[in-house]
Amino acid sequence: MKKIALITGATSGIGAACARKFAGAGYDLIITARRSEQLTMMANELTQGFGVQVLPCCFDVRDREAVKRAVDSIPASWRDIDVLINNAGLALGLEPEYAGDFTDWETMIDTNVKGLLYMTRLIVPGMVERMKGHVINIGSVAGDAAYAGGAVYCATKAAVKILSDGLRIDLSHTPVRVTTLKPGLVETNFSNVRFHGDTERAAKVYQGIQPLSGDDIADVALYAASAPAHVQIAEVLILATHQASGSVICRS
Ligand code: NDP
Ligand code: 8X3
Repeated sequence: MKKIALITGATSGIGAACARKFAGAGYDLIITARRSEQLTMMANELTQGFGVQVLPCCFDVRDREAVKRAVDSIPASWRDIDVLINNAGLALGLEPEYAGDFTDWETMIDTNVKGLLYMTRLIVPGMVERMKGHVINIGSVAGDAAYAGGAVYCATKAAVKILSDGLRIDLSHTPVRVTTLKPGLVETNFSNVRFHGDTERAAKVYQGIQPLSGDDIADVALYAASAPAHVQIAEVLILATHQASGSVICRS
């Protein structure tokens, strides 16, 4: 029986890697993001590369009405979603909390926290009704402890951990599972976005250390989704070997 995974933020980085990994395992995919051209390219790549069905869905997770319209427009044959990967997210800026940018803060909170909640609220009821499903939320090592200049981003990822824990409690009478993945340094477009397109500054984040790849995180996501039904991988912290925490990184 074919399974369906819905992955938010599938045009880049960890989300794109999860899309490839789950397609490789035979899942049909609903992939979402804001950039329609990249989404179409990704859909074509997955269809051609893995022979799976792909439904691209273009919307901004911050826009509650748009999220609802998009979810309502999912055709009946795609509605039995087995895995929801709440991945869309970002960090913006690295300024001290007392000097941060209001717009950056609002974008991070609206995307990482409210967007994840909108998706959860709209997709999980179907899982409960079918008594089947799995929510994989992409948190971060940043949610375990604050680091300099990262307070608001760290707070959004701490929120992801707590929202996942709460959801797991609220679903504990059902077979629906909830997993939080907490990656450390993963080389994606993340730092380019954080530094508003300053690629030189972004590259420095990954200097002197072999960072994780999106694929490393996708491996763990697929492992969690493939575990036997009685096994709930609740939380996994995944660090590069020379990273010990959000702020302790040993560079050569
Ligand atoms: P990327 O920038 O490479 O990918 C982010 C994805 O999110 C893109 O597909 C982007 O697509 C999508 N996205 C961003 N904002 C929105 C939005 N408002 N609505 C819909 N989609 C959106 O970064 P990563 O792959 O690294 O990040 C993925 C997740 O992993 C994030 O939640 C991040 O916080 C988390 N993470 C990243 C780590 C890292 O070191 N890279 C470590 C720990 C966690 P588009 O622009 O087309 O909308
Ligand atoms: C992203 C990882 O350590 O750059 O969540 O904040 S970190």
